[in-house]
Amino acid sequence: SLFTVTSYGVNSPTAKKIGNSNPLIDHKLGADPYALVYDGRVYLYMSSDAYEYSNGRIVENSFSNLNKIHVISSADLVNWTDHGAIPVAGANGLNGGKGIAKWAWGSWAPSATYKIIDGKPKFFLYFANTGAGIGVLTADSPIGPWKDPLGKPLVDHNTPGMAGVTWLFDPAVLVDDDGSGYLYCGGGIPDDTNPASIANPGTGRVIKLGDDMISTVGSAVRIDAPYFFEAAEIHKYNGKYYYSYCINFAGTHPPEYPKGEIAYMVSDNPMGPFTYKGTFLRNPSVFFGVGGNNHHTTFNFRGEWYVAYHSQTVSLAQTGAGRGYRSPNINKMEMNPDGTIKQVQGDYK
Ligand code: FUB
Repeated sequence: SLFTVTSYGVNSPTAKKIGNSNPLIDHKLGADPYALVYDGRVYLYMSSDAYEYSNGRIVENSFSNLNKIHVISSADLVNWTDHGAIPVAGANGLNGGKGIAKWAWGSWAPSATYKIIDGKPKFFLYFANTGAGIGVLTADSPIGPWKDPLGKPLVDHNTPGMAGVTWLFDPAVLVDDDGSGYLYCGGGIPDDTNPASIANPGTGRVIKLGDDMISTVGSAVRIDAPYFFEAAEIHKYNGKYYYSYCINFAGTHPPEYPKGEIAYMVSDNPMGPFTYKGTFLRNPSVFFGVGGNNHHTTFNFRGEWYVAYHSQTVSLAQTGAGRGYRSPNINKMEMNPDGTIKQVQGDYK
């Protein structure tokens, strides 16, 4: 269905402008957006936030119902088409017994890409089985139908280099110019007894993907990322690899690592090591009133760079409090001549 957003536009005087028409949708929720650009459209894949109730009242988002993936797309970043929800997780009869990945009990924070294989585009949708591993669905189109080619996680604690990693979640995928695939994910110290790795994982992981994009090659490599919390993300710009992530909220931080902001590091190699450059996305939703987390994706559409992220604007307007329920936003992202990223001030009422 095609619809337009009118009710909760935080920039209502300037709404309906490309890259500045937030929130993108208000007829449903959607978190952890990940953008795939294909055939003149931007597809956003999102965690399936939906209000949870207790005694008829909306309660805090427990993330325990994130077992679908919401998909919307647009050719202009203003008018969005809703492609519905992919019923991903299928353990214990989830999704009415129609869950595609029968082994998975969650489908958090998706990422998607495509690759031409045997002359045809093949689509890959990676998702986090909560914090316990990463699965992949495949399809012949960006909107499915999807299948689970492995019948098990692509990455779990048995994957070389992933033993003991605290958070196996938040996948990000890169297909490099030579066709090589890389999968990034959230991390932590390989020591589940270390409480610091829960609130302050401090490291991410990257592992090379096989040519089929549904297998891994070799061992995962640790990415040392100062004050890393979650939301690993990767893009390539001018031949360099930009790895970005959300800074954690724990303890005291030096000023160059502001809590909850999106930081980035740069490398000449997709597997690092990366050099810390600073932060580029301040998400006001996290700081003013409602709290919550910060999760983003970067993408290039028709020659311009954008960052998609989530805020709690819609849930705040609909319920009087954010309560951890998130909706997607997109803002323009601009590069300085020296390759650094200009600060983006995220939208929030
Ligand atoms: O949506 C569930 C989790 O919340 C994601 O995996 C994290 O990045 C945070 O956004």
